[in-house]
Amino acid sequence: MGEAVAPEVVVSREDLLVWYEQMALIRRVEELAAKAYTLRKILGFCHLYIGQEAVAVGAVAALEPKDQLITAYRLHGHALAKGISPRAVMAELFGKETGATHGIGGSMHMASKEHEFWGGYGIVGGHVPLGAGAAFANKYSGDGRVSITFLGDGAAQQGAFYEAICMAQLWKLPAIFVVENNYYAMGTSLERQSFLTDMSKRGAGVGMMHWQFEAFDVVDVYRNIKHAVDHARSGQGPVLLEAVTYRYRGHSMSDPAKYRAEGELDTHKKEHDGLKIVENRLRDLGVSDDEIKAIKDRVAEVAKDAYDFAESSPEPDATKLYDYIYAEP
Ligand SMILES: Cc1ncc(C[n+]2csc(CCOP(=O)(O)OP(=O)(O)O)c2C)c(N)n1
Ligand SMILES: [Mg+2]
Repeated sequence: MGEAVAPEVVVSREDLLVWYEQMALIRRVEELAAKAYTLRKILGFCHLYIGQEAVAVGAVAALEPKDQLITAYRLHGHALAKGISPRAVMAELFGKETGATHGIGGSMHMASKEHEFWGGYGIVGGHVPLGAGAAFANKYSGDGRVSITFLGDGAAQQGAFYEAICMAQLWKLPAIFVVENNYYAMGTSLERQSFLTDMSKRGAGVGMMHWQFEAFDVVDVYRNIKHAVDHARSGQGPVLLEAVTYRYRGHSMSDPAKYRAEGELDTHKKEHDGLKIVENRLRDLGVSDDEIKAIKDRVAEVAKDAYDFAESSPEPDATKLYDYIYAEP
């Protein structure tokens, strides 16, 4: 299996408006999460997705609701894109009972069976076999579902990742693996952690269909992921993609990101900001600046509502500390 080129797609104005709103919402929720973190309303780890919004939104748009999504710890964007409410996401960050995982999981460990959102894991690369496992279940039951697994460029150096793609290809599982190459694994640039800098090429070693694409424009993301999903769902086997993206914030809230080259971040914000790219696309389709502002205002309200909801929600009851650990408590 070699590399592929995804065919062009026509995206409707309606779809683009929905995607823009989702991306803007992710950014706003993340900005408020950053604020809450500095106020110590959110404790522990908190990895923000700002800059990468187009990836989660474009990818989920190419899926069906029944398809499973598995990701690592930079997950707030994926959770929102998969349909978990901003209230449930924010409350989980605040560690409140009303959160997606009852305030027990926190930032890195959200999940929702209802939304086929299967976490949320802190061990780098350790979650990739779960994506292959979900795809195995899909193939075994013949239910037509695909699984999509997101991992970072750093995770693509992990053994678990390699083992998972070996088996997924051997068994022709309906799985899509997306390496979000955001240039860094904590403070280490991709060039300093891997001889190979296009992680999709790892697929060549196991005979898997693979390719790399720029993932700043949500339409490009949709187009490429849709092509991969069609391939996997039709029974032709898994696909490994590298989505080239960029994170604007540090690795986590405690990282000032001093390792970047001077001007690198500004250049990305100027030339590759996913939100600005969609805004330009919308303007080309005749959407007015007033309409775009109305979406931004609406999103700001929804995010603020989520923040207020999280703040006023109760803490989990201490007697429930051991709930949700074993199937039979
Ligand atoms: C097995 C393991 N090794 C090391 C760590 C510490 N660690 C946490 S995040 C991270 C960087 C991973 O970077 P990447 O996969 O590129 O994801 P990103 O943070 O860029 O989304 C490391 C080394 C860990 N959590 N698990
Ligand atoms: Mg990375």
